[in-house]
Amino acid sequence: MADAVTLSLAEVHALALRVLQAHGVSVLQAEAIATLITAAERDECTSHGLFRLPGYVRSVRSGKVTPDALPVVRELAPAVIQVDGKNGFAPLALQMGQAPLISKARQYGIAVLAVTQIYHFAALWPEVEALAEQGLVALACTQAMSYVAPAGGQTPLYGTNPLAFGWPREGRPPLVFDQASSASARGEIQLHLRDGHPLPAGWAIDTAGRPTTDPAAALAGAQLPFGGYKGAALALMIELLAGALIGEVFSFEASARDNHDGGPPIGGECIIAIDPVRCVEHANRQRQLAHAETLFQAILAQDGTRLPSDRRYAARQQTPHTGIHVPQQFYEELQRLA
Ligand code: NDP
Ligand code: PYC
Repeated sequence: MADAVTLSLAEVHALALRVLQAHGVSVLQAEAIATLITAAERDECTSHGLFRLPGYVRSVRSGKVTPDALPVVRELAPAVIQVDGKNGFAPLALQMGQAPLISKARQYGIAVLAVTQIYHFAALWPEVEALAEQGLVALACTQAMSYVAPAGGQTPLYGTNPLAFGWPREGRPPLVFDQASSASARGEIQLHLRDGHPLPAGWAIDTAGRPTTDPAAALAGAQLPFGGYKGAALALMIELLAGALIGEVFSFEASARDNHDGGPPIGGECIIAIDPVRCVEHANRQRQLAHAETLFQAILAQDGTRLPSDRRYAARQQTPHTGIHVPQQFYEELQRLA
């Protein structure tokens, strides 16, 4: 890459920690964020890696987020855990909810983790992948701010609301997908703007409701749901699960409350974990997982296919050797923040 600095994964982690701690983020919060950012860079998920670091800093500087928040874990019902993020960033709260969620899902067959009062700026695959690595089937979703027009509308209402899913596999990493309910994540549009590239058609409309491929016009206008009303229905469901269900805001309410410092929005994340062996009469985990493999094989038998997460896992093999390429200008911005 021209005009880029190459960093090892350890250097990415150390840089993220330095930047966050330089701005008063507590060790616990900073460690959780740095680990997530490093995992995103390792898997070449650029829109949710180091790219997010200035946003985390802005929301500490603006006083929006409590940088040393200590989340509180509560049991709301036998199989419902709540982690109150106490106005801090999402990663630490998510980390603290993981063990109780696993334990409850194993005990009851299914369990819900409601993470509230968090500022969320990350991808969701890390949490569903971690749960699937423990043998559980997992679903996670979160709202954002008003970026996406409802089907047929022209004004932003929904967030880019991602839905992630994880399925355990024997002897290999889980099958995971993690996708925005919009045609693209907002972060992708911001990266196109930063790098001076036009958008693919179908991602957004401008403020007059006309289709646009100009990233600046798209950010000012509205993003579009993927697949028209079908993606919009998923965005709607996610507003309800990560908002009304767990006592959190909708994306449009998060927008109204935000100070627009460019950092993450307030909101929640809803995670559902299911123990597959508790879902059949005569539990046989091997048979269930082997059955799933026949589906994966049938997909891969067709030319041009791959499984979701295969790109990430391939990148994960490469980046420890190739390092992470960070555009020079952006690297200098991060150095200044550190
Ligand atoms: P993509 O469209 O890039 O990918 C979505 C999913 O589809 C991934 O799991 C990807 O796997 C898989 N995939 C892509 N191409 C194929 C293919 N040809 N065959 C099979 N599977 C495929 O992601 P988005 O732009 O929708 O979202 C990017 C990230 O942004 C997500 O991690 C999401 O959580 C995050 N996000 C976070 C938000 C928040 O509020 N916190 C809001 C919106 C998005 P693979 O990864 O292997 O390519
Ligand atoms: O990329 O759409 C996005 C996004 C919103 C909040 C965090 N990421």
